[in-house]
This record gives sequence, C-alpha cells and structure tokens, in this order.
Amino acid sequence: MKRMARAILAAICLALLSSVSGAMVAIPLINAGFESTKPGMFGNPEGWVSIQHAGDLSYTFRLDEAVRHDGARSVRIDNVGPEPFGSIYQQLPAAAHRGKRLRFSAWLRTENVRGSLTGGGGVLILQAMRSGAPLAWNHMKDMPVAGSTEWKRYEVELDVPATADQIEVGAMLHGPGKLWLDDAELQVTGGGR
Ligand SMILES: [Ca+2]
Repeated sequence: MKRMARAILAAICLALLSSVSGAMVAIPLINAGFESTKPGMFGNPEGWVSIQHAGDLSYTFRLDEAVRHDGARSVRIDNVGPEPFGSIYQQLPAAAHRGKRLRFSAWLRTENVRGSLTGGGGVLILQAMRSGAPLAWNHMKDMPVAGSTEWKRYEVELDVPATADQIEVGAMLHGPGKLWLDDAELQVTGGGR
C-alpha cells in the first residue's frame, strides 16, 4: 500500500514538473550574453539598439571585458551627460506572443547610480509596442537598482496585448552612474490569460 502511495506521488510530481517545464518556452534572443564582437547597428552590440532622452550625448553603450557576469564580456551603460535616461534593447515580432505572459530576466550590476526625474536607477525593460508606441510595459518601476551593487538576476513579467506588433526587452539607466547588463533571457511563462 505504502509503495503504491509512493508511486502515485511520484507520478503526480512528474506530471506537475512536465506541465511546468512544458509551459516555459524560451524565446531566442540575439547575442543575449553580449559575447559577439561583431559590430551591430550604429556601433551597438550585435542585435541590440540604444536610445537616450533627446539632447546632448548623455549615455554610451559599450562591451566590457573587465566586468561581466558570465563569458568574456557584458554591456555597460555609462552616464556622460545631463539627460535623464538611456536604454539598450532588442526588438522582436509580437505576433506569436499575443495574449501570452512573457518573463524577461537578466543580470544587472551598478556603480554610483542615483536615479533621475524619470526613474530611480537601473531597471530592466519589457514592453509591448504598436506602430512604435508603447502599449504595455514593465520597467521594474517599484524596484529600481540604485547605489553600487554586485551582479544580481532580476526579472519582469508582462501580458502581451492582442494588438501588439513588437516586443522590446533590455535595460535602462536613469541618471548618473554605470549600469552593466549580461545574460538576458526571455520566456513564455504560460498561455493567454
Ligand atoms: Ca556575457
């Protein structure tokens, strides 16, 4: 009897495990660990684009071989001017992910980050766009990384609206300091809800 109970328990555990792993589908990102040294668009790391708030050059986005979470390099955002934010991100088509919940995770490290009028420090970006305008987003608003911090993994989740045409994932630095980003991962955590 005891053996049968144990067998049933094992079967239930297996079923639970497979349903969890079955629901978590990885969505491939290009150069997710910033290991490529091929130049991307406008001098950005391959596969990534960067923007900053309009005005004087205020943020630079460079591969860093001295400070990295894994592999040989990461990307580092440096604040070098007065504008309130700069971000580096990757875009992918939203069509296959409409109505699903996505989870974006990556490792961040900070140095002397203080935040600005637009946000409290370093954050991950996960947003759904339509015709270039954000429809829905999760920018770690309530838990920005400030001060000087060692590598830590962060994650954000978002339900993709039915009308989204693009997904953007990445990291943003608000104000002074340096923000490092490495080992980005994007997953579907479950079906539509
Ligand atoms: Ca790396």
